Amino acid sequence: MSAAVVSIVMGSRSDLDVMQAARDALSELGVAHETRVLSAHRTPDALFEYVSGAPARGIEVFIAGAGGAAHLPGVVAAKTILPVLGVPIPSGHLLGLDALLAIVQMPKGIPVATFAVGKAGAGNAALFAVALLASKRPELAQKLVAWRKAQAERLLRESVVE
Ligand code: RP5
Repeated sequence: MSAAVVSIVMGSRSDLDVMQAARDALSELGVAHETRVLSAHRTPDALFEYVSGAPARGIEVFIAGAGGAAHLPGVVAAKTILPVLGVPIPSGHLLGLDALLAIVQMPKGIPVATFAVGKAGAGNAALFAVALLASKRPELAQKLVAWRKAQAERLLRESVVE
């Protein structure tokens, strides 16, 4: 897989520390991805242009991370029928609760799948993207099964606490 099939979008460079968990998980599973910093409110025209052009380049899933009012995932979803996986970024006084509610409470008609706040959510969004892609790619499904098996074995190896 060489051309990107997953797009990771985030509203600010300051989101990268969290969103790196999604990049790492996709890299580990060998899923080609691309990453952009584009804001729904600071660079709306560039965001629209990017999202509109993504399917023609081969993108099949978006992972969108944002903090605060966090309208980025919903705005991405408004411009594409591809699945959008939203990751609330912890920031400021509300520590991500604001972003979680903004993303999960999308009004009906334009869905965004919402994941946990922070790095766990970013990593799980990537694993979910892989699961979506794996439904039509048997070799990727095998990789995902092997990844889960390795995770379970690692945990079992560490299950005895001295
Ligand atoms: C959101 O505002 C971004 O997604 C980020 O989480 C938050 C703060 O952005 P910066 O002020 O750090 O650029 O748009």
